[in-house]
Formats: sequence, C-alpha cells, structure tokens
Amino acid sequence: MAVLHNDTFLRALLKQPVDYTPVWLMRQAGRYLPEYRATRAKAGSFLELCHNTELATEVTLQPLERFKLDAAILFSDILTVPDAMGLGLHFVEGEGPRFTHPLQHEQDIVHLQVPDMSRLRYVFDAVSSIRQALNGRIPLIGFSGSPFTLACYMVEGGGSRDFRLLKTMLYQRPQLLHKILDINAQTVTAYLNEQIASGAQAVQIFDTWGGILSDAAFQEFDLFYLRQVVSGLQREADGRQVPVIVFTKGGGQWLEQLAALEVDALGVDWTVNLQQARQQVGQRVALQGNLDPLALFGNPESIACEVKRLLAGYGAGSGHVFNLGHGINQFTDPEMVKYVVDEVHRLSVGYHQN
Ligand code: 1CP
Repeated sequence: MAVLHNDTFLRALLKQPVDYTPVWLMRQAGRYLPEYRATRAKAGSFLELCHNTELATEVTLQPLERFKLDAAILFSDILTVPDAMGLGLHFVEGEGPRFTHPLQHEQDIVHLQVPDMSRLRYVFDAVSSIRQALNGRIPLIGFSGSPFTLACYMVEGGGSRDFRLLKTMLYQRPQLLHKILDINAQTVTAYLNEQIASGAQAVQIFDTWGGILSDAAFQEFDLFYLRQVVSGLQREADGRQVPVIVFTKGGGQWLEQLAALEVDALGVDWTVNLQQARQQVGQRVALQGNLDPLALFGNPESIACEVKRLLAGYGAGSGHVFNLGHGINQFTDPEMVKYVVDEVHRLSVGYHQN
C-alpha cells in the first residue's frame, strides 16, 4: 500500500498535532456535482452506480479533483445492509429509497439473520479499488448506518416524516425491535470490520435518526447497540490506528454519553455550540462538524463569517475536523464548497501554532 501523504484528518481524529484543521463534507460525492449526475446516468441508476466498482471509484474521486479535501468517503449507501438481508432495496423516482419487504410483522422478523458478507462483496471491492486509486493522497473513510438508523428504514420501508411505524413497534412490541437491533449490531460490526480489512482507514457510523428518540428510548434502543458495535471493531490496520466516528444527528443532549463510548470522534449537527461541546467531552474525543449545510446558500462574506465562528468556537489545538452538520444539499453551488474548504484551511492555521 502507498504511503499516506496527507494524514491530517487521521491525526485530528486522534487529537495529535496538525498544521491546519482538516475538512471533508458529508455526501461530498453526489447530486450537486454535474460530473456525478453524468456518471450516474452512465451507470443507469444510483444502485447500479453503487454496484459498479469502477464507477463507484470514479464518483468517490470527483469531489477531490475540485476541492482540497482531507478525506475521501466510500461511495455507497447505508441501505446496502438491509438490502443484503433480503429486504429488496429500490429507488422510486423523486421519492427516495424503498424496501419491497419491510419488517412490519413478527413473521418478517423472526427469520431475520446476519447476512453472509459475500453479499456485500461489491462494497468491499469498491473500498479496495478506491484505496488503490487514492494512492496515498488522503485517507479513505468507510461507513455504515447505526443499528437504530437502519432499523428506522427497515420498519418504515423507506424514509419517513414521523417514524410512526417504527415508534408503534418500539412502544407496542419492544422485543421485536430489540431483535432487529441485535441482528443489525452484529451485521454492522462485521460489515465495518470487512471495510477496514479492505482498506478503510477510518470509519463513520451514521446515526442519522437517533435524535427522534426520547431520552429513555435513546439509551435503550440506540446507545446500547452503538456500544456493541464499537466494542467489536477492529481498531488497527497496516500498523495504524483506525479512528471511529459516531454521528448522531440531533444528539447534542447526549454528548457526554456518546463520548463515553470508546470512539475517537463525535460528529455534531449545526445546532450544537462547539465550544460548549468541547468542554463537555473534554479530552475523550475529537469533534467533527458542524456548519449548517444551508449556510452554503449564503454569500462568500456570510460563509467566511460562519467558518470563523466555528473555528473560534472549537479554539486552539487539535481535535476538530471541519464538516457540515449533515449532508450537503443537492442544490448547493460547487463554487461555495470550494470557498469553504479553502477558507477552513486558510483561517485555521492560526489555531495550530504549537
Ligand atoms: O439520486 C441519487 O443519486 C441518490 C442520492 C443518494 C446519494 C448520492 C443516496 C440515496 N445515497 C447517496 C450516497 C450516500 N449516502 C453516501 C455517499 C458518500 C458521500 O459522499 O458522503 C453516504 C455516506 C450515504 C449515507 C446515507 N444514506 C445516510 C446517512 C447520512 C445522512 O445523510 O443522513 C442516509 C440516511 C441514507 C439513506 C438515503 N440514501 C439515499 C437517500 C435519498 C437517502 C435518504 C432517504 C430518506 O430518509 O428520505
């Protein structure tokens, strides 16, 4: 494997000294880039794009050609996992992902099993291929949905506004939901370990829907299973630590408990005050975030102001990875993305003069 030329991202996650604050953006490869839309059209569909090693590699690298990003993220989707469990993922034009066989009845759930990882071979092939194509330029992030966030889609059969079906199960038949979560936790652990074995140099667990839960439900149905996953992860590869990031959207009120997971970093959404968050988590974890993705719809002055505010909020020293507080919006102007990335690099140097 090629020597890693830019390890700023990995160093910041481990709170080791860096020269500037590293930056990458959730969903940095995607519909806001015309070249992504062209490659997706060539692939035929989003799912075919995920299944095609060469094209998945191509779209992963696209944002790196435009912006000086400090990490690449595997191009795939969190819903490949329930698909491998037999739920039948497909996309309805204009409506997003759907499952043919959602988990809504006991008989759907009793037979649920950890899938054979060979069904996700195409993801691991993409990881190896991207890692090779990166040739040591920057590190590659692997990812998975959290057990709970995956369960949201598996029970609802797609996205949802209120998660009524999921919550009906949670309150009426909690043991059924626990069964799904237990299988998901085992699956996510195996899936991330296989990505690490294939070349992922850091992993992020997307807990996108943790924030819909009550405090009590978060502990029982989300945090418990995050802990299971994190404790089963392979934390070293090629003689280097593989940092683990957990991003719970809407999880600002649980930072201390999340920091007590044995993770290296927590992703935070834009509602969180970085200075207060840093005080809360102390030395335990690094923080990743948290520009409002819609701040990119401002102008250069307003964007520079937000970047300055976030960098000053975290303050001096390592342990901050700049990112958005959630995925980039599809109508974002790529010029504004370039501007943010360059401003983070330029303005952060002053916070790292040891
Ligand atoms: O039309 C298209 O081209 C499909 C749009 C799209 C893209 C570009 C989907 C469908 N997924 C992706 C890629 C993707 N998804 C990545 C790629 C790597 C990157 O550049 O960051 C990642 C990390 C994800 C993760 C993902 N998928 C999450 C977690 C992160 C988040 O944004 O909260 C979730 C919740 C999904 C589900 C999903 N996949 C796609 C859509 C539109 C959705 C959301 C569905 C919904 O809740 O309504």
